[in-house]
Amino acid sequence: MFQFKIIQAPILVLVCVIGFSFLVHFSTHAQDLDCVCKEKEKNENGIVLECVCNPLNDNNPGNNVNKPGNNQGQVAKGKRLTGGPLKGAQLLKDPGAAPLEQDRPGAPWITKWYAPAGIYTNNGGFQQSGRIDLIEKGTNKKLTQPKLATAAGLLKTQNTKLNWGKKNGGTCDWKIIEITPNNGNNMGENYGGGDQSNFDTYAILVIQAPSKLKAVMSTAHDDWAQVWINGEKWYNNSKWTGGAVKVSYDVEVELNRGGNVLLYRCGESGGSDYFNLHFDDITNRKVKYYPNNAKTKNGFFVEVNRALRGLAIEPADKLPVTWSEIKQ
Ligand SMILES: [Ca+2]
Ligand SMILES: [Ca+2]
Repeated sequence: MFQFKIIQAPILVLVCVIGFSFLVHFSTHAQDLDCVCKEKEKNENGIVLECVCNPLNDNNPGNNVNKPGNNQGQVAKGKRLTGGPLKGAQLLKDPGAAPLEQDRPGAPWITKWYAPAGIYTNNGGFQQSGRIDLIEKGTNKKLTQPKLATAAGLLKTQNTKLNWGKKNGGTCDWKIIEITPNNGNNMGENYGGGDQSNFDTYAILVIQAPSKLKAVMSTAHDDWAQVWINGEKWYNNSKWTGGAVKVSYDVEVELNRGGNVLLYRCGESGGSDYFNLHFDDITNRKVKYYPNNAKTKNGFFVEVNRALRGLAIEPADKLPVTWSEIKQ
């Protein structure tokens, strides 16, 4: 009775159904798709629905793009940092361009991260600790910051705890954290909360992309932020941006087809302590972010396994979508 045909990206599905004669909107968390369908034509067999489906990102709830009004991942036009990744002397140098100073309260800020279960304490101030690779220190050189920002490095954390030493937070495993973007102390939100001083945090995001693409990454941070993607450093800025959702720079970055690993470090001395990151709307329509539904470390590795092992989602015209899957 049912017929379907997949036409084009993101995912366009024609479904022939008897009994539907109105605009329908349904979400399919089980299949991680969010579809909007409308009647295309009627014929003797029934009604043809045309459905446009996008990946459903639970991780940036402000940007499930089929919902009206959710198009606030704009980035500044023509004012991006380009030419990355950073090399040599650029690695620890602040951007030379003037900061944008753009408040973006409605941007699709990422809220869920995979992160150390503890913070690096007594850092001596971010200006001192920011130059030290605390991942190398905490893993006895099993990992480094750039290595952790790779699929192989991330997989090693399944069996590698961090040990920063008694004076700096001791030993910790890894966990899923969820932050509140507009909380001006969200660096410590999952580590006791409140306004803490003199510590460093790390957070990891896996981005599953359907193809190689240029994306625009925007951050808000207090204080020193450093971001690596796929083993390369793409952002270094030791100056706070001036507000929990206030962006200094939009940065062009490259994502590969399949699973991309992003490592976001932030260092704090005193006062506000926050870290936030969002991507542009176009990227958000194409990619999926992890952690998504996972609440635990093990759950996270279950959901990222496919992306990390290079099994990217198939091109849209080959996606094995069936009507029975969509209905779930
Ligand atoms: Ca603080
Ligand atoms: Ca601060």
